[in-house]
Amino acid sequence: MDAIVSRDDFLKSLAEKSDGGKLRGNYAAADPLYVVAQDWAGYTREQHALWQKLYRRQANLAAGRACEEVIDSLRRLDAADAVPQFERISDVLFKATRWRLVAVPGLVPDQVFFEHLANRRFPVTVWLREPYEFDYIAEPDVFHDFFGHVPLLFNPIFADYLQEYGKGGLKALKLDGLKYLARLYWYTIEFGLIESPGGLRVYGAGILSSGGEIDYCLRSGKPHRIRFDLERVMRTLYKIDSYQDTYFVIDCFERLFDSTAPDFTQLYKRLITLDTLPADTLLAGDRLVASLAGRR
Ligand code: HBI
Ligand code: FE
Repeated sequence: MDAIVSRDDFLKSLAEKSDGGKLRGNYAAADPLYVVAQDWAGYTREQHALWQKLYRRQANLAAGRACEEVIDSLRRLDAADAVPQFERISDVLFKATRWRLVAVPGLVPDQVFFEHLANRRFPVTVWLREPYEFDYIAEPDVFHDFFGHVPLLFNPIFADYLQEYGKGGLKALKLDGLKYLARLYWYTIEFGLIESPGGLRVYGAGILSSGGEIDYCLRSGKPHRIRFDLERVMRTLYKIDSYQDTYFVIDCFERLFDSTAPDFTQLYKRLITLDTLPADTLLAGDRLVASLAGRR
């Protein structure tokens, strides 16, 4: 797909991918950067109750599994009782790391997504899943985006990494490096693990907002846990609709920020000469990290 898509083409491809072929969000009201009003008054009592149930279940699972930075931020965000008001959160967040939230109807084109990240704006979906989607949802909803992504925006190093990632994405569009950047996003921002003094912990949003994967990724004997290596990540395919076969582990957030330093043009040139790796690959050079199995 061409790196810069028109709105019509993007919405058509999104509707095709969504089950039932219909768009979950209201894109008609979106501005050129796909930003909409959150319309917080529009959430029903039932939706706030569903939010509370999702939040309580996930906050209980996050204890002892999410990294301390996430736990601390969730405490500060105090968003357990109702769908949060993005404006109010943005005021607190801006004071901490100069990031703001922008309300979007759902997934937005890569170039728009990168444009927001490059300007320290995190797109948060406004719609909330239905009760039947409590345990699994194919597209990001407000719970995934908020509970999964917003807490780490309060961490200065991660906040800078995400902005650099956005700038890298805008460059990747021109260098045909999109698929490599998408893998980096997937294996860090969505499904990343981090070592902490207390042992292996979760920082990836896709795991933080998942009822089952948040324990599986730490304790199951099935997946590989490989020490983060930028080129290795960028070569590795990922799974969209099942638990991951591989998780990449960093030792600190600075590692992520440092990984955005090299000139990606040379890296992409090298990557083109290397085989793409299936998600469950194990290479001789991979440095493995032990699971939390058996540890209390
Ligand atoms: N749009 N709203 C939204 N949220 C995302 O996480 C997102 C997106 N568009 C593209 C995208 N993620 C991925 O393709 C990233 O790899 C860029
Ligand atoms: Fe996400």
